[in-house]
Parts: sequence; C-alpha cells; structure tokens
Amino acid sequence: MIIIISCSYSCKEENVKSTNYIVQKANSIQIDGIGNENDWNTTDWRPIDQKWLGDDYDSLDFSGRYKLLWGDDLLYVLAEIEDDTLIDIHPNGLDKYWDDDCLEIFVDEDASGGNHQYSHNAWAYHLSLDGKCVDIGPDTIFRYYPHVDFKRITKGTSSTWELGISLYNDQYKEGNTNAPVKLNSNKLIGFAIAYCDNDHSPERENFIGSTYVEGDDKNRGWIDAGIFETVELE
Ligand SMILES: [Ca+2]
Ligand SMILES: [Ca+2]
Ligand SMILES: [Ca+2]
Ligand SMILES: [Ca+2]
Repeated sequence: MIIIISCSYSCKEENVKSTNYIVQKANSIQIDGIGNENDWNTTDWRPIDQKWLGDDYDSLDFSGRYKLLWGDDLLYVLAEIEDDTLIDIHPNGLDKYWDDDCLEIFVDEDASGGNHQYSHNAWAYHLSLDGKCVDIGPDTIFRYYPHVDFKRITKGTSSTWELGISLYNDQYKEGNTNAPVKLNSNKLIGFAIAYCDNDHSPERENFIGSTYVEGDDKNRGWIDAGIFETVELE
C-alpha cells in the first residue's frame, strides 16, 4: 500500500523568528565576577525559574536570575544564583559533570533550532564550580571547550557568575583552528540558561532553566535547540 502525504504550508519550516528579548550592546565588561559595570546596571534581570527536573524546591534551595549584553566578540552573561549547598563531588571534570552544581549555557549561534545532541548546531556548555567548560562532541565524547571565559564569586550561599561567550557556528571541527563569529546588530541567537543543583545527593536534585518547555520531558535543552529563546542583538 502506498500512502501519499501532501505537504501544505503547515509542513514548511517557519523561518520567521520573533523575540521579546532585545540585548543591549555593552561598552566595556570586565569578566571578574562583579556586575558593577554601568551596562549591567541598566539591564533588567530575567528569571531562571522553570523546573526542568526534580522535586519542588524553595528559594533557599535555589533561586536564580540572569541578564545578557553583547560586544563585538562576546555574548556576556551575568547570573546571580542562590544555592544553599555548593558541591563538586566528581573530581574528574568529564565524569557526570551534570551531577555537580554547575551553570549550563545553551547557545545556538544562528538561532536555527533543531537537534544538536551530537552536533555543533548548538552548544550546551556546562560551567563547573572549578572553572571548567564541558560539552559533548559530535563523536559523543565529553570534552573541554574553552569557549566561555567566566568568573564566579561566592559569598555565603550567593554566587555571581560573569561570563563572556565566544560564539561558534555549526561548522566547528574538533582539532581544527576554528574562529568564533563576530557579533553585529540585529543578529538572532538561540539562548537559554539553567542551573544543575545538587546538595549531596547521588544525582542532581534539580535542573532549573530559563525557558518554558512543553510536555512531560523538560530536560531537552541538551538535545533540542528548539526550546531555546531567540534573542536579538540591539
Ligand atoms: Ca564585571
Ligand atoms: Ca540547593
Ligand atoms: Ca544552529
Ligand atoms: Ca547545590
């Protein structure tokens, strides 16, 4: 039996993106874990409040917020995270790094969306407490990618993370010399941020992100760039 499926407009990829997050351009940002630059002061906070994994939590266990800026070479992130217990129980940074407390950055250089689990269509950078940046390569191997310059300052249970992210496109090849893309006005980028919170459990207790994910399986950011938010550079 032959089944013919006709493809009408509804089958086509919708290329027109809309965004309600216009990211301001920064004059000068120093990646020192202190968000005291005037550009940060004039940028609004956005919440990290979507539970992607785990049980319910309270604001002492976790709360988080972030803001973005951009420069010619870097996408800047400032994040404030409240976490009652900071742990790094896997000494090998490539071993179950998602089960240690870490800040996770999802970035899709061209806001294409789509699957990126084992490709560089988009990135899922895990930033560890001890300063490492890890993602999965196209060969499924966990690797350090020094694409995010970041500094964390923790006072008590409050941490400030300040990041400068170099954006690499989907042509990135391990072992080659890869140049990050230059940023410019009106550029669209797929972006989300999340925090893996563990407070001494065998596995992470919560995973809280910045975007709403439909359906029961909300831990899709590391696979599907379609759950990222599209942001536009002013
Ligand atoms: Ca700073
Ligand atoms: Ca916690
Ligand atoms: Ca892409
Ligand atoms: Ca924790």
